Amino acid sequence: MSPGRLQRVEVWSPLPGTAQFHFERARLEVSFLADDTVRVSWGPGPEPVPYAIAGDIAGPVPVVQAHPIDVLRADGAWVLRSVALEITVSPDGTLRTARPGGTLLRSESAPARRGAAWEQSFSMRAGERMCGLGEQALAIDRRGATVTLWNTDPGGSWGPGKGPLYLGIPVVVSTHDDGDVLSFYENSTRATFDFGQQPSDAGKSGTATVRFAGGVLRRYLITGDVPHLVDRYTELTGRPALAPRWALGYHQSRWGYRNDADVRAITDGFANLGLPLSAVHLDIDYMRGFRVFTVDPDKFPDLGALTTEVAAVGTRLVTIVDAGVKIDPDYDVFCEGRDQHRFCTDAHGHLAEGVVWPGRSAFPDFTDPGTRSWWAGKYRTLTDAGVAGIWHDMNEPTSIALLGDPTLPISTRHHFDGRGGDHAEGHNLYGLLMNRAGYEGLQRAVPDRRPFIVSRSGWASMQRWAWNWTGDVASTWESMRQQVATVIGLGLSGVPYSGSDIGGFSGIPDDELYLRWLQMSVFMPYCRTHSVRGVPPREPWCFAEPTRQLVAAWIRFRYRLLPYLYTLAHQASETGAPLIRPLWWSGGDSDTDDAFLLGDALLVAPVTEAGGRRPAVPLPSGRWTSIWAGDGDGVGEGDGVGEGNDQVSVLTPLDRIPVLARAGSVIPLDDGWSDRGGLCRLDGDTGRPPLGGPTSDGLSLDHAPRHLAFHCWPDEEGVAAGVCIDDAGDGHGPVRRDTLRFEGAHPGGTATLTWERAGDFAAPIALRVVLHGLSAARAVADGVEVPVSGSVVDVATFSELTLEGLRDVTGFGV
Ligand code: MIG
Repeated sequence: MSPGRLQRVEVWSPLPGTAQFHFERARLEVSFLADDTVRVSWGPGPEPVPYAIAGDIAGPVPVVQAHPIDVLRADGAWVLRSVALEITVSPDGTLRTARPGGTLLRSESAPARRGAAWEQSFSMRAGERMCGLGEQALAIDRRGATVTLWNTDPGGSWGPGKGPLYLGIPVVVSTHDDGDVLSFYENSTRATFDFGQQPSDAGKSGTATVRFAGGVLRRYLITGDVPHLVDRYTELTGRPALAPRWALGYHQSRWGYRNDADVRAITDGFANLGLPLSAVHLDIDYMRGFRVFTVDPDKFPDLGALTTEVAAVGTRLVTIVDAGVKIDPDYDVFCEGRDQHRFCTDAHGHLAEGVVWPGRSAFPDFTDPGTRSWWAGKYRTLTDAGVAGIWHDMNEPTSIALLGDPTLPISTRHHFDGRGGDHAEGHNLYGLLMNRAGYEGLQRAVPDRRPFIVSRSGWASMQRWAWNWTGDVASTWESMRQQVATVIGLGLSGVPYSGSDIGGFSGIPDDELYLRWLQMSVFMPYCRTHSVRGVPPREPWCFAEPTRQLVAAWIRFRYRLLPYLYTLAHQASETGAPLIRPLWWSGGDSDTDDAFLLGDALLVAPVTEAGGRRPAVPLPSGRWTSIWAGDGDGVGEGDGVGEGNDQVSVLTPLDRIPVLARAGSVIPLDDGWSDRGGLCRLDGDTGRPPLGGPTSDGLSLDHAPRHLAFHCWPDEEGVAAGVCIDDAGDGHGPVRRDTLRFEGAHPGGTATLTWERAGDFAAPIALRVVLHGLSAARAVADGVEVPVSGSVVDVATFSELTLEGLRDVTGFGV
């Protein structure tokens, strides 16, 4: 049914920047929340409970900034105009969103309503990328695909093309030379986005269709460049939580660690190899009969003693918590939940039942604030035993079913903070609100620590409470390659922290596939090896040489990256910027699903085929240099604009993948983890990587940098700049922000590196400055001469470091 004809218009009501359009059979509300952000809602239908909107919002519109606009009438249409956006509402209900001056960003048809469902088509510009929508097994650009948003366990093993997966998010990020646009549909009912016929049609303009099963048809539209879109979107839906630093370390997991002896064997094994390990994960077997918030006393007689023991080597325990609660009259969590009406019910008010690992199970109704609070109180069972992080699984929610949809029936009732609703609306919110309860539980239980939760499911705004991992990925090269686009898609949808089971979940990767997967994951936000029950173990010592030593070297390299990763994490919590970005993040045409940026400064090109093959990298603008020793300098120039991007081919021997630094960057690394002789270069004589490196003093519990190093890659102007953000690694104490600027880096010249510090967290006393492409003859820190050895300067905290007698050097890596 169409909206019919426009009958009446109210402007400025009920809020400034708002206009309401009354059609015969529909109502349209257009609200400017800021110059560049406009909310458009088509009713009738039940308004969403604003679970995805940040802050305590009273009233219907979260006002980022109540915004005055101009309202004009032109040719029978209404025009609402801010300095950045112009919305034209036609009497037939079509909408046109343009830049002032008329450049079209999006046109939308009048929506059709069928029963409670909505359908609307909208324009796609020629060459426009359509990205986002959360976790998808698709290319970064979703054009040509049909995407369903209905959080689903795809059943044990997924690869390219599979869907829906565990975590859909109704956010579309579109890029186009005429202007980028983000659309967030605040509607949790089942959705379908149909992006036209063929990926090959992307060069032409086209039409997309979106359908929602119910609710009001509401979307927020934001304009600006892509970093700004994600910034505004996470202002609206909440900034990513800053996790404790250890969460950015390496995690070892496996479905099947049986008892405390298994855990000790893991931490001992890492210690024997001199390898750091941030976390061991306990899958469902640690529980008593899969009952959540219990610990099997036969397998883990003293979990508290175990967490203390592994803390001595810098390792934490992360335990799984599933959504389903075993129906068992002798189990306190179930009895409490039943007696206090904490579980979802069917349409008649009886307990809604599903089947999960413990058998018949009840499902907490996380849309009920009382249930969230009750559930939050349960995490103490684990945190009191020293458990440091939580892994949320099966929270799509999944109820194991042989046939049909593996979740609760649609008629299942939810509380919806008092308003009431069914599973058609509650389903996609289930994981999100479980994460919220978990986050609040960890905050309450251990207020001086930052919560860490990694969750399989969620929805828009989950970044406030949880990280994600991509679930049960098949152990194949195609599935590994897919992870790049999948993790990028999540980042563009506001979820900056994700990663995949290294080696794939549900199979047996050969050594080469495992190693390549690890090399890629070392540069991804979440770096964890995990696998299904019954496959051969994947601890580093389980591999034959040279894989074993290469695996060890790459795990160490993760710790080398920590200062940079942690800086990016701080920045993500300020701006929402994902750690992993598409090559076109800052503009330009360089486009591939085979490589990604880590922050602004590194470009990573994982090897995703056997035999070390990989396509050439289309470089974004600027000059890029391999970070590995021996690769030579100036690997390639990218122009990033127009046609004819430089393609650069880089060597891919088994010991490394192409990683390029952007000329003009200063990157903080922890050289306390560097391997003697450079990163895992195979020794020419033995064909093995060199052993050793300063690992003997182990990993500290706070993961503080052991030897902070500022690595400088000057550009052709002789300039490099960067940031380093540091703090105690957990808690809510002071932070230090370093601004580094390197100037005058020309052969024969004198360069200066200035280091400005802001904030109260102390800077390390001893650190290192490393020049790439240059060596120095003499170094002076704040007037005092300090030792310099080629390109490396070891120095105490300084404000200005002067480097004299600069000379070109090539082939010097990190
Ligand atoms: O039905 O807890 O994705 O990581 O090992 C399988 C057992 C349940 C699915 C998760 C996987 C985990 C497994 N879980």
